Amino acid sequence: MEDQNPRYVSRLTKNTVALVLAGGRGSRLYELTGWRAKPALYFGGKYRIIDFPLSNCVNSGIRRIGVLTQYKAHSLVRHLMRGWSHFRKELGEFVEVLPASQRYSEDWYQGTADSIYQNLDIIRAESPDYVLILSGDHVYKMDYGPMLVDHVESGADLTVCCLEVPVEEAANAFGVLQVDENNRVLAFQEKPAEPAEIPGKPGLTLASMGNYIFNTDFLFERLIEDAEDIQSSHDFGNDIIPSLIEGAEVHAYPFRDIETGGMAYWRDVGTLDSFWQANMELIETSPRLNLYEKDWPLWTYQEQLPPAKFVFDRSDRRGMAVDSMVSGGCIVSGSHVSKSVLFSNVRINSYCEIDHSVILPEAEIGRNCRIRNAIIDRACVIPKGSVIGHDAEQDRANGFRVTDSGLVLVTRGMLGQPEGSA
Ligand code: ADQ
Ligand code: ADP
Repeated sequence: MEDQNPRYVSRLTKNTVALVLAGGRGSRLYELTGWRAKPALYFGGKYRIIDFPLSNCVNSGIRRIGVLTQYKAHSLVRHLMRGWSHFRKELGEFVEVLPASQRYSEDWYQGTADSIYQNLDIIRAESPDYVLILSGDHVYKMDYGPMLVDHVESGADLTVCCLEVPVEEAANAFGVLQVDENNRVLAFQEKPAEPAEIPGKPGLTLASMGNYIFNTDFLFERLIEDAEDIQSSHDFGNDIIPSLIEGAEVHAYPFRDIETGGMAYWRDVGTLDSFWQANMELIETSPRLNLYEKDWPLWTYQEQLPPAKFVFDRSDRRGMAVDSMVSGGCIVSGSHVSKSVLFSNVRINSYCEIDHSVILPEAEIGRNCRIRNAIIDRACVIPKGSVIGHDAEQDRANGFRVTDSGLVLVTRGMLGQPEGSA
């Protein structure tokens, strides 16, 4: 880094526009993303997934941000308007929603590259030197500044952010890179069935996180070329990146934990099990994702809510939550909650046993319920006496979704309750 110029990094971040891809469905989350895009999915008691990349941008000093929306965008747009609309254009800051709106063609966004292409004029008007393209689907804390520095200092046209993951996790799931000793990308395969191992690190492969930095002019040329290619599916992973390995400077940036230099925390939460698991990890005494650190604030929209309240029933010693995270507006009355994450405004009525469960906002659990290993969607009203997560056959018979590992998903649709927004 150029020591002589103390503003080096902030100049780079200031000359960058971030575009967050937030149009994907996340189909392996089934009914949980039936009516909301994956980036709008709730996470960690009071956040939505999109809050992570957006907070990372702001904390990194990248404050010109577009969010590209398409699939089931209502709750995402509502969240962005309520929580992320306080930026001042006069200060060179904005978070703007860029919905698919048939600007350059009569189609919706075809693929991730097309979603950027259809907004070329909007990006051009900002004249950034660099464009940071981010997936809106992942939970992690990352300073994009060092990646920008690496991008500029390596002289790359494109830098792909990546991390080391077990081969079996990457197979058919992630783009996989092979690099030389200077992190120059030698090969890229989108979701290969048999990912190449990292030399000297058996069992591990270098996976793309779906985050890219492009020099703006280079990006524009490639997108215009791609738009004219009728063979292309107009996707970064399938088309753009593989086409650049020969003939362009493509560099890999390994995302590492700042403190330990080891593997960084990054979660795809693409399946019901991984969504539940990542929420459960937050309850651990020292979770890898620390939501309580003050130097990397995570911004979200939050209603003004009263404090969580616990009503203790002295006769049977219930009315508590242990090893749990409980958000504002919750009331736990005469029930026992353990190892669970309760989002805002959850009500737990008397004589319930709730264990290892993720309960999304506004849900109400009737009296005498026994619930474990469950995800309860927003605003579900669980009838009194329900037993969930104790007998997979019974759960299936009740119309709930049970995963191979025995986790149960309950949504309003499954309960025959109205699915509109509450
Ligand atoms: P996937 O995650 O499978 O692979 P994709 O479904 O294209 O790729 O989603 C990437 C991002 O774009 C997501 O944030 C999604 O919400 C969004 N998105 C999808 N379609 C969109 C559209 N039409 N308009 C706007 N946004 C859209 C990608 C890469 C892999 C990499 C993984 C990491 O292709 O190489 O390993 O991300 O998760
Ligand atoms: P979130 O909790 O993510 O804000 P909601 O639970 O309100 O989302 O539902 C997501 C969006 O989907 C809302 O805009 C809601 O109105 C809409 N929605 C839910 N169910 C249906 C349905 N059956 N038909 C049409 N729209 C629906």
